[in-house]
Amino acid sequence: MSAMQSIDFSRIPRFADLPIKKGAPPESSWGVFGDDDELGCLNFLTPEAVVEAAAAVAYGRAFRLDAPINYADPPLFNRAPARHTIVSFERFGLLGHDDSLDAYNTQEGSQWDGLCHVGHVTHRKFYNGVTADQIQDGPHGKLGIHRWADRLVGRGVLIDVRKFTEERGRAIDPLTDTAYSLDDLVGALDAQRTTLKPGSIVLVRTGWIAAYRGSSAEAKRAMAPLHALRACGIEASSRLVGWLWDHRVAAIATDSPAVEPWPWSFQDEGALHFRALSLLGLPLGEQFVLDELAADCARDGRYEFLLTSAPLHLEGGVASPPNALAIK
Ligand code: UVW
Repeated sequence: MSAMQSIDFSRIPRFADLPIKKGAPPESSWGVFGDDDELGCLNFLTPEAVVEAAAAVAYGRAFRLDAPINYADPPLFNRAPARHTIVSFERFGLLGHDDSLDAYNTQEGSQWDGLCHVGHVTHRKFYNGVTADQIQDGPHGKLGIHRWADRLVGRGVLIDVRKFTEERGRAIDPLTDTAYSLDDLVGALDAQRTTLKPGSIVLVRTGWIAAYRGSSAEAKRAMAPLHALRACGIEASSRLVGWLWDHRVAAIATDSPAVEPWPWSFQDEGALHFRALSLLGLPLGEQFVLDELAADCARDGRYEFLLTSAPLHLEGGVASPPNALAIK
C-alpha cells in the first residue's frame, strides 16, 4: 500500500490523446501513471479532494451502499451463496461465538470488480499490460484488491438517471438489457445541478436493484443463471468512457449487476468491462444499494457526499464487497 498522492491534473492526457505509451492498445491509459502502476483511475483520488469531500458532510447521516451478504437468492451469474455458520465456544467452557463464512465468493452481491477481474479479449492483458500469470494470491499478486485497502475515499456523486427518465415519461424496465445513454447521464446531472470534479466517485441509480428486490422468489430463481439474466445498465461506448476519463472520474458504480447492460458478449471488444477495467484501469461497482441515498438527495437537492469504501484486505484478491458508506 502507498499513501494517496497529490496529482498534477494538467499533465494527464485527454482521452483523445490516449494511448501515450508505444505499443499500448488504443484508448488505453497504460503508462499514464507509470509502467508499474496498479491503481489506474484511483490515482485521481487525492488528499486535497478528501478534505474537500469532508465538507460535504452537512448533517451526519450515513447510508450503507452494499446489500446484506446473500441478499440475492440465489446469487446472480451462477455464483455460490456464502455459507455463514455461528461457531460456539461452549466446548471451551465459554459462553461465546465466532463466525465462519465458507465458500465466500466476493462477487456474490454488491461488489467492486478489481482490475484483475477481466483482461482484454483481444490484447490478452489486464490493465497496464499485466499478464494472467501475474495475477495470483498473496501480497505480490498484481492488481490485487489489497492495493485499494486505504484508497477509496473521496467525493461521491449520485446520478439518479432512473428518476430523470421516469420524470420525463421515459422509464425503462430495469429487468431488460436496456442502456441508459451518456446523454441521459448528462441530462440527469444538469437536472440535479451537479457537476463532476476531478476525483469524483460516480454512483448511477438505474432502478435495477429495486426491481430485483420487488420480484418474486420464483422470478429471482429464474433470473440467476448467466444465460437467463437480463439487466439494464449504462451505454458501453468510447464516448462514455472518454467522458468519464476526461472528467477524471476515479471509479463508477451502479445498482445494476454489470454496470453495462447484461448480457454483454465476452467476445465484444466494445464491452464496458474491457474499456473500463482493462484499458483505463477504471474500477466498476455493481449491485450497489442507492435508493435510500437517492431519496435523501432528492429531498435536500444535494447529490454529493463523502464516500468511503474499505474493500477486503485480501492480498491478491480479485474483487470485494464495497463496505461503502455515503455520508451526508
Ligand atoms: C461478469 O462480468 C461475468 O461479472 P460481473 O458483472 O460481476 O463483473
